[in-house]
Amino acid sequence: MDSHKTERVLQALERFNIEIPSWGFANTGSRFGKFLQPAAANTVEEKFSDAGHVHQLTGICPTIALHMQWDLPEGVQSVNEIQRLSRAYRVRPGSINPNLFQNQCYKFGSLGNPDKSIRDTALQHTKDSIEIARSLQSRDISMWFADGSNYPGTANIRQRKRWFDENLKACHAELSANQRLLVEYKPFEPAFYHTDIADWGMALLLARSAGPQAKVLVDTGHHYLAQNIEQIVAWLLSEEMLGGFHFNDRRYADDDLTLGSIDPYQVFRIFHEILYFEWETGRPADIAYMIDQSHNLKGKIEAMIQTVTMAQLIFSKAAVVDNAALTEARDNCDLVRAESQFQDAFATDTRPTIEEWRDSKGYPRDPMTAFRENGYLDRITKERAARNAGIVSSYA
Ligand SMILES: [Mn+2]
Repeated sequence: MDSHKTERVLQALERFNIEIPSWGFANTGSRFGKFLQPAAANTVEEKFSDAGHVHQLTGICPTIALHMQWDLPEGVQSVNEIQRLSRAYRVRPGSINPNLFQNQCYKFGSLGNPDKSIRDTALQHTKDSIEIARSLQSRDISMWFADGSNYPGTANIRQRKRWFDENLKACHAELSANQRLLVEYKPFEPAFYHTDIADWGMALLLARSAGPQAKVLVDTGHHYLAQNIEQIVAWLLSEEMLGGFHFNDRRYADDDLTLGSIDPYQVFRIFHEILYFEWETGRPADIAYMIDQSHNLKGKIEAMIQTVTMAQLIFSKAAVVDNAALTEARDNCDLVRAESQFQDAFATDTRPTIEEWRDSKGYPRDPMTAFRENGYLDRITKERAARNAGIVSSYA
């Protein structure tokens, strides 16, 4: 790399952070069952410990996404404990994720449920989540809904849209000035006929209607296979409506595979759109990068280290693109030269620069090797194995 490219990569490394989810350290599985891991985290404290360890090794994961039902079971009463864990394990609470899909009452939906009392329950839970986020100084409340229907004719789609619209406005009214409401979309699953917020356009309309602090959250796994996600990203940037990402990779549906394991070039193209927006406008895009993955077969912590260092690597490659040269090539319709900017940047090995950057910050040059040698996994395996062995893993 020439010195200009190295400088751009170093600048990118200075600012790149990515949030890891508490649920990425817990035992998870498919709808057919869980494969239990002896070192999986069972308590909120264990999740903070693992997340803090990943941050200690990589330096790029200062926050952990928390899930209301799984991590804050006592609601507001859990806040003190979370603050204690945050201090003890040196990782801050990040986005707060309400749970509007797990309780029995949500069988036919949450904010879109035909029963007003259940819509109100869902709304109250979201208001509680916003209050908790405020106490934890968490900025983002991340909303994903399982709402939808499985059979044609069974749901009033326009009525449900109205309920979502009203309720998201009511949620937005609870936000403090510095908080944001992120609206996530997904085309199918668990509903298999219609999903109430199925794509970025629906999320955009609802977020815009809710108020100025509502933005769209793009989960990379929540698209049909042929969709051009970077174009969606470019449009949301252009509308000032891109709030954040849930990163993961997939081959078929919402597979929650490791970021970059199937299509790293797509991640590169997404990061490019963001960096190009910043280069053109001269201001930073205010976007929360978050991981939303389920590591069923890989070791949880290894998978997380692999994921976040891959995100960092691909972000650094996107920073190699010479945006001035790219723009000139585009303006002259020099297709090959423009495309080569992408291809050459993607092919550039930025790993030596990343290793030097880590070294300069006091992080291990190779976080994965450091993890495999530092004894943390042995220790937590001994501490947690007995409890994990006692968990029932069957689906039925
Ligand atoms: Mn997600």
